[in-house]
Amino acid sequence: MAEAAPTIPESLLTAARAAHGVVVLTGAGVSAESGIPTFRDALTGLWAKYDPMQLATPQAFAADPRLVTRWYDQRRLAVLACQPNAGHRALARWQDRLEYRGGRFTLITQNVDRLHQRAGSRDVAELHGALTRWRCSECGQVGEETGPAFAQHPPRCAACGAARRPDVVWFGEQLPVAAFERARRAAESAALFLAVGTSGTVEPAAGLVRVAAAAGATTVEVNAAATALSDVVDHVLRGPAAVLLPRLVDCVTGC
Ligand code: BJW
Ligand code: ZN
Repeated sequence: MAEAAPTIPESLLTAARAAHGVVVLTGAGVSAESGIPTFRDALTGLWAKYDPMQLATPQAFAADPRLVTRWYDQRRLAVLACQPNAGHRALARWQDRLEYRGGRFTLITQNVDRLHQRAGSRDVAELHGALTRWRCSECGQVGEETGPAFAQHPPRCAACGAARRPDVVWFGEQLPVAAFERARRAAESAALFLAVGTSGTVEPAAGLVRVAAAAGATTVEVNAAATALSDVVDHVLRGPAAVLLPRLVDCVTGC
């Protein structure tokens, strides 16, 4: 028999309805029901099949750029074929409603799939880049790539001829400074902070939950399973984001 989704505690709803500043940090789990694999889920996660050190580091790209760009090109095409789900749409709706009432809603994502933007979320702070943005490894020229598979690997820069790479953040690389600063400031001033569909294992993104908690925010985890953040937050909503987020947003915004 299907497990009943948890009820949302009244104390959480009261805090959420009163919150002027709402911050949501999302991870791969929010896109799971759009058909995009997570990274660390035991059987279905990308890192169960592929070694991140051979694909998601600057050293891997230097050693075998062809292998790395082919893998990222396949993932780029896969996310372009996927659609936002009810969880993405609920977050976009929450932003609309809160901003209409004069509140502040900040969506921070570790995801590289752009599904939040396609669902209608605005000003998303992308901490780990985007699969559809590629940049030259030498001159830094950046371009959006929403077309078919690249004709050659690695793709070449039209300006200088050097290899292009996905504009994502690999292990050991700095996060985009402006996006992370905005995320940190939002976490410091949040009344309500939600971590949705993230294992909370990758820094510095995961640390934002602690920043918000230390600054006095009500903190919430929405996740299908227990994580490194479960003991840090005030409330845990256990289940699929595409079910729990619409229910939470409906209860909070009263529609
Ligand atoms: C569902 C669900 C459903 C499933 N509904 N939920 C401090 C301590 C230790 C290490 C470090 C540290 N500071 C920095 C580091 C090093 C490193 C790091 O964090 N390592 C740890 C892993 C040990 N960090 C970095 O290197 C970062 N850079 C940095 O810190 O720069 C400064 C610096 C430079 C040099 C030296 C030192 C410091 C960069 C991190 C870049 C991460 N990049 C990736 C790949 C992006 C490109 C690509 O897509 O290929 O980003 S790794 C991967 O993990 C991806 C994700 O954004 C990120 C987070 O994963 P996420 O989203 O949490 O996914 P999962 O799979 O882990 O979890 C999914 C969750 O969903 C699970 O909990 C499920 O239960 C749940 N779920 N279905 C709801 N339907
Ligand atoms: Zn170039």
